[in-house]
Amino acid sequence: MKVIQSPLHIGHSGGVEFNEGQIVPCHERPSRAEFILKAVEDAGLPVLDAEPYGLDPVLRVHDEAFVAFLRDAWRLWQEAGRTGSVLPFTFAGRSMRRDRPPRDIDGLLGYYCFAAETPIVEGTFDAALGAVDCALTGAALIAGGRERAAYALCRPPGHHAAHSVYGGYCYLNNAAVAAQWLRDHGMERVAVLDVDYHHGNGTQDIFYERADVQFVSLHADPLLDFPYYLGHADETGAGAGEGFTVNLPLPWGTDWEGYAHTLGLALDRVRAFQPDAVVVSLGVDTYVGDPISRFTLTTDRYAEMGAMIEGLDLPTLFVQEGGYAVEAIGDNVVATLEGFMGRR
Ligand code: Q9C
Ligand code: ZN
Repeated sequence: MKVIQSPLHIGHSGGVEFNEGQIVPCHERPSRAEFILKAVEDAGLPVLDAEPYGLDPVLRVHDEAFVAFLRDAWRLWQEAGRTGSVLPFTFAGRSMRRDRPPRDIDGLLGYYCFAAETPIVEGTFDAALGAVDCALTGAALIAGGRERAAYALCRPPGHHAAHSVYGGYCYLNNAAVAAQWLRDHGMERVAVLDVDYHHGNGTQDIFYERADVQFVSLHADPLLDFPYYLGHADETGAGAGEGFTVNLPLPWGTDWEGYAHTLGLALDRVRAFQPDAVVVSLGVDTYVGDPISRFTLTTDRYAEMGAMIEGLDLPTLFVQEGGYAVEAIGDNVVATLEGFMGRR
């Protein structure tokens, strides 16, 4: 299986996040991608650089003014005389208008961002575009039928980024851009299977009213965990998309037995949709040692997960999402890919 990476991720570094009342170094840090790269190379998987696709595929799923804001935020922050990471401190709450972006940088940040653990630094926008390019380069490999599967080493991750909102360490939704690109390049139905610990609220938002892109997610119950305000079982899609969103929330402490049972249900739903391809939002923050999560999967279990996903017998694009136990992240990713390839 080919691995696609982008060196641009390095520019997204040195940021701080606001977590549990403290400003702390980001959990989502460059060493994540470096550990994954080392592990896939050690496993003998071929690594290629992403091809540049530009903004057009991004604008198929994201709002143009939102993308322009991400592009300009660092410059606006400098012009306001600020130092350090670009972070919001005020948000458009439920009682306020959501249809009128303000002009001021702080107002704009709260308008387009939903969580204060997602800093923008000088290289963030280019890194986010580089991550999209990884996903698109992988999509092109499976769309042409040249490869059965590919792994996009995306950093920053993407599944919390919605049509016009960023947060949760995510800016542009790599998996959603790739799924839409597959739709635009000959695939009639595309499934997104999200196995990150957190609900993929951004991907759900983007495809909620669509019958041609199915979204199936298993994740920590949003009553207990981030992103808190989306991902309940009764969210099943709307309009033409009714029935094409599937949410399977799980309790804290979920072990492999409980996880595998629910993954089986998720895979049944994907099969019933009869897609032409599946995009897997692969977060390995379900790992027992993850510093911000509360499931208990061990490295060997990722190989079983990969084998179960292979059982779909579909063109498959793996897109990296979360995973914050940096010293184990590479092993967990490689275990998943090797399980898929039948090497373990
Ligand atoms: N105290 C992804 O995995 N904050 N994003 C958690 C824990 C946000 C995770 C706070 C977690 C975002 C792609
Ligand atoms: Zn996550």
